[in-house]
Amino acid sequence: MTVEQSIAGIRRALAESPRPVGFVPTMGALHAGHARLIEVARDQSQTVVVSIFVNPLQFDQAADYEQYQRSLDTDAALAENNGAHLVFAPTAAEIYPGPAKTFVEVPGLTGHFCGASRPGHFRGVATIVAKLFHIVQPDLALFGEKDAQQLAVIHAMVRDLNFPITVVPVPTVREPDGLALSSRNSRLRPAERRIAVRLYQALARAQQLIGAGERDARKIRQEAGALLLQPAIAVDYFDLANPKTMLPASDATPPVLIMGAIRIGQTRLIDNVLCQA
Ligand code: PAJ
Repeated sequence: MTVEQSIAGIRRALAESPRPVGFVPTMGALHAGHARLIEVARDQSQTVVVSIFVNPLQFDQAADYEQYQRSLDTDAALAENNGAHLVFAPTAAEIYPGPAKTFVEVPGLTGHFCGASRPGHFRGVATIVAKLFHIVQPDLALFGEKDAQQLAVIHAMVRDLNFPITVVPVPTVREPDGLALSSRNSRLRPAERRIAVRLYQALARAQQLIGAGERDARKIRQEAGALLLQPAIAVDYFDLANPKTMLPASDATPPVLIMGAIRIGQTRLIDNVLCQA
């Protein structure tokens, strides 16, 4: 496996690599969730490219950007062990040589949920993913369902901007107790980690209520959301959404997405489950 830091270097390496090319964009701090994306990419392509880039443009808090774990050597080893052929790990100066004047926005899907609570976040995500798509020119790109709104944004961007790329969603990888794997979990203290599972429990409770026939989103929010009423938890949102439009849903008729974002101490966690029709 080769690690390339320059755009010219990754383009050269890709020119000699067999297609289809599968691409897994990440910000590093790789865990078993990322590993699953790489495995799925390996199953569906001849060349697997993993990018590792902590994208300053998508952080709404400077401290969060600075604290984000950077661990290129262990990340490269994990990528290689799971079947990656190329790692693209550019510096911020390589990607943003000067102040950017061009941005990609998907306003139709980002008015609520993380789009509302993290202004500019999805503009940063869409812009970096579009740039990486131009650099890597993959045939497939893999994204986790854990970031449901991000996945919807990428689907829309690929369609609207005519990228010749198939977006492949990958189911959320969880800890045995249900907590979704996240690079941010390592920041939780033991007591915080114990309480963090409540987010998944609340989503699972909502899913159960919908499975039992409840259709009133307000009642579901109230009953399932009660699991988040803990002094250590600050709820950012806990709501039902239409998975296509990413608008809040008042009627829980499937398909409906249950989405939650909470803060425990300094750590922000998100998760979701889909109730299928
Ligand atoms: P990052 O948080 O590193 O996640 C990279 C990819 O891994 C995303 O597609 C994310 O949904 C997926 N992922 C994370 N945790 C997962 C889990 N527990 N199960 C399955 N997939 C999981 O998302 C980003 O980086 C960035 O916004 C990026 C798209 C790279 C743009 O900078």
